Formats: sequence, structure tokens, C-alpha cells
Amino acid sequence: MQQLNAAIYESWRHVFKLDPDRELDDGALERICTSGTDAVIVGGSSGVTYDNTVDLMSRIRRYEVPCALEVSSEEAAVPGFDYYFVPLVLNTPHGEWVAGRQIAALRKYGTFIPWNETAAEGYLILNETAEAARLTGAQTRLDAESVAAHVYMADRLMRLPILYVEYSGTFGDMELLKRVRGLLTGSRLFYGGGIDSAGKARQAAEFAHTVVVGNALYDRLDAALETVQAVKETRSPYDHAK
Ligand code: 1GP
Repeated sequence: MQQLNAAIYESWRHVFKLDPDRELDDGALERICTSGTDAVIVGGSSGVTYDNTVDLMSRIRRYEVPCALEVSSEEAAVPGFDYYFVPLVLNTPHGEWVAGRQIAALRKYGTFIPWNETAAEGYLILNETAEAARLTGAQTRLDAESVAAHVYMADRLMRLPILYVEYSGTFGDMELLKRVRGLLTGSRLFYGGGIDSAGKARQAAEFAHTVVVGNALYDRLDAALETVQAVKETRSPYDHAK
């Protein structure tokens, strides 16, 4: 039986997330792909199609940076990426976002999936105004016990390789992120949301294994690029633990 690769993403400290539905000129893309970031993830909550995903992948492919696809709709499942991430939303009452859509896609494509390069991400969506929260009906107002329960579900029961704390569009609660990190035993913690400066990048990097920067690339490219070094220079007090 084929073994899954241990931790393709375990060395990633910083990644940029690019949205196939947004415009990015060649000059900006070059700066992003040669910035020293550990990987580029392609993904978005809406307007992602097969065509715009192929187009962006082939442009990123001019560079050596590892390139992953976050597969949020089966129509946009494009072959040719280095890695694939399949999101499961943990804090929604709507089962279709937890496993329903994923299972429907697996019925069709399960035998074609490069399992060795594919991993699940358990999402905790915590910005109620984010497109992904609206789309999935995520329950974003969680008390401390509920946050802990979601972490136990992801990390202990489901043993997901990645827990993704998602504040897309706004900078999140770093105290919450710290608590989440303190509860994890095996999952890798991805944080994304509102990082548009080196200072915010450093704060998130204290607690997240992997810091994800998205929107700032389109709005404040120079500042977004500075987050690479900021994250890489930040040592997490939890580093020794995992
Ligand atoms: C989005 O978590 C990422 O899925 C990054 O968030 O776009 O707010 O940087 P931002």
C-alpha cells in the first residue's frame, strides 16, 4: 500500500495565497514567486473556474516556488499542481461543507487523486463578514469552550494534518490563536486573515506554524512582500514542541 508523504508542508512558515478570480500583472507575480515565500497556494471562495485556475497555475509554473491548489469546488480541480489541499469547514452546521461536497467529488475523481500530495485542512472560519463564512453558514462567534472543542475535533478525533484558523479579510484574535496553538498535539496550524504588514505577520508567526497572506498582495504589494522575511525571522515559543 502506498504511504502518504509525511508532511509536504511541514517546513512551510510563510505562504502566499493567490485568487484565480483576481487580476495580477506579470511583474507583481514575479515578485511574489521569487520573494522567498515557501509556497504559493491557489484558491478563492468565489469565481474560481477550471480556466482561470489553469491560467494562474501556468503563470506560477514559470518559477520554482512550490505551487498548491486549495480545491474548493470540483469544477476547478486542475491537475498539475505540486500539492492539493481539501478544505473541510468544521464550524458550520451544514454537513455538505464538512464532508458532503467532498464525498460527491470523491465519487467521481477518487481514483485520479494524487493521494501522496493531497491533504485535508480543517477550517475554523472566524470572520463573520468573510465570503467563506457567508457561503458555508459558519458559526463564527465561538466561546473559549467551543474553540477548544473544535480544536479537539480537528486535532484529536479527526487527526487532521492541518487546522486552518481563517479570518480572511480581517486581522484575527491573536489570543485565540495562541490558545489554539497551545491545544494542538499533531495538526499543523495555518493562520490567514488581514496580514498586511510585517508587524502583523510577526504576531501571527508567534503562534501559527504557517502564516498565509492573501489580500494584501492585491492592495499593498510592497508591504505584503515584507511579510516573508518578518515571518521567517520570528521564532515561535512553541517551536521546540513541534
Ligand atoms: C484567505 O487566509 C487567507 O483564505 C488570507 O487572508 O486574504 O485576509 O490575507 P487575507
